[in-house]
Amino acid sequence: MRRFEGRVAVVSGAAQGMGKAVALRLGEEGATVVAVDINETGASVTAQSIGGRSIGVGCDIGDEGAVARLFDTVAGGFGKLDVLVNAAAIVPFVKWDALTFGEWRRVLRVNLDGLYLMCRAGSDLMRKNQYGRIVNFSSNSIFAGTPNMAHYVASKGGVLTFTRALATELGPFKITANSICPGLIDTEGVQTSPHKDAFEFVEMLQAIKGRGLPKDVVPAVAFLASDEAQWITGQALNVDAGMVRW
Ligand code: 4PL
Repeated sequence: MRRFEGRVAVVSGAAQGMGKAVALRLGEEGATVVAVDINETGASVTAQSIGGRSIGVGCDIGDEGAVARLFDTVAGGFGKLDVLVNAAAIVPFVKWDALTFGEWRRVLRVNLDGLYLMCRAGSDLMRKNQYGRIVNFSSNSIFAGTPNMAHYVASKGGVLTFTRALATELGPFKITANSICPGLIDTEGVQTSPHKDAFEFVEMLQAIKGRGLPKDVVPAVAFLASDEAQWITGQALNVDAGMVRW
């Protein structure tokens, strides 16, 4: 399929994991991708694998000035924005007894403040051509109440409800906004955290057994980001092998 021919997409968290997998798929299907990550080198590697006019940009999405510069680059370089996928997030593992306000703020700053800044600037650019697809990464942990990440769960609950409200605000401009709720996925981030030891437990709860990989999440994101998903907005889609049903 070549669903993104002529489209310009910004994908955050594009240096690794699900963000990278989504960026590569959008690129394979014809999009010009602005691969965004705090890891500038990783973002550039993703962009180079896509080729064409795709670029990598280093950006701390929690920094208002950095996000403003990012979208100046998008507007200046490509003149429009069709697709915005927000996959960038901090995925912490901190048991409740060890959770501090500083750690809470660190995670909320990126996972929620950063999402706000990206959607604020991204939707302002989309509005100009009355078209847009926004896909925000929530998590199925918001339904499960997954342990050792209360601040993350709070932030991802916010992603889902913010995305609903965003859908209402942006509907008049023919921009859709949906969230995706993956389960535990085998990514570089998970492999370098204690979450890597949760696969067996998570698998026990899944309707379909096996270990979730980024490629299992990509098709749902690409669909919601595609032109033909025009009648779907304000929704949340679990992609977790049936671990949670709601
Ligand atoms: C079920 O989003 O949804 C671990 C780590 N387990 O980040 C998550 C589950 C994790 C999750 C998540």
